[in-house]
Amino acid sequence: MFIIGELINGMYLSIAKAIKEKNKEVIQKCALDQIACGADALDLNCGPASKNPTADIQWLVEVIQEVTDKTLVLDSSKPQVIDAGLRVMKNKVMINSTTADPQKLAIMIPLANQHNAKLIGLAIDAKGIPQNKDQRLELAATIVSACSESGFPIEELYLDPIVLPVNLGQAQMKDILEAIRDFKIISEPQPKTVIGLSNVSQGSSFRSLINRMFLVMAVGYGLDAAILDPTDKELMDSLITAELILNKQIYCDSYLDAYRKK
Ligand code: THG
Repeated sequence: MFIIGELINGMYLSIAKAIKEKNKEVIQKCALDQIACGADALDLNCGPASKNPTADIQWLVEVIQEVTDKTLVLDSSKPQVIDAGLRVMKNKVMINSTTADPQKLAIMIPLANQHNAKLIGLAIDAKGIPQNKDQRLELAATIVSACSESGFPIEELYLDPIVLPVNLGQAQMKDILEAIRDFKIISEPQPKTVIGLSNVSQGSSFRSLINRMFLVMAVGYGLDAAILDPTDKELMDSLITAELILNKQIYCDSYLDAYRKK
């Protein structure tokens, strides 16, 4: 599993404050803590309160690059914010995200090509959030076709079925899981899949339990990558164990320690 740490997000008040005050120690510590817990990459999102997201994303990229060479994931719906982040990027990079809208695809795919970036494609368009599995597959197929036509490598495309909070979208959870499995049949070579895990428990009680269960189920459906809180130790242990059971890791009595350390 490619693990993307979710914690550098202005949705968290402490991060919003650190961005506003340009407190780089807070951001660098948050980056290193997530990496120590097993993050392969870090999601960077200035959050809704940012007044100048193009400058803020550049500051985030620059201060984090001082302490790590892990992949940085530029998380914004605004192309100009993604572009700003790319201009100061030295690390490997993932663009989060494009939608299936033709105008968005026409901007984001060339950007990803120019910067050798991985690209997240959301199963969403101007009509909004899909209502079932078939709509998710149709949107995903639109993204895959656009990438193929522009010569973007499909193995570098991560399709996101859009995870809804279970307290609002309960009837769609199974469709979301099946979309993770069925996105793979869209093309050969196969696209990869990613989810924003914590969406599933927003507004619910027992958040970490819900996150953990949904992640384990998604792993069973073949998920490749997840944006999650890597400092949630029980979540990470559950993930390692799910991969063990699917024979993706070799069993030994100390498997938790063994796979946590790398
Ligand atoms: N897909 C993709 N990118 C994404 C998402 C997605 N990026 C953003 C988001 N969804 C994933 N990241 C988070 C980060 C935090 C939370 C949820 C998803 C979260 N935050 C607390 C909350 O809202 O309750 C913040 C409050 C707090 O604790 O301070 O839950 O789906 N491609």
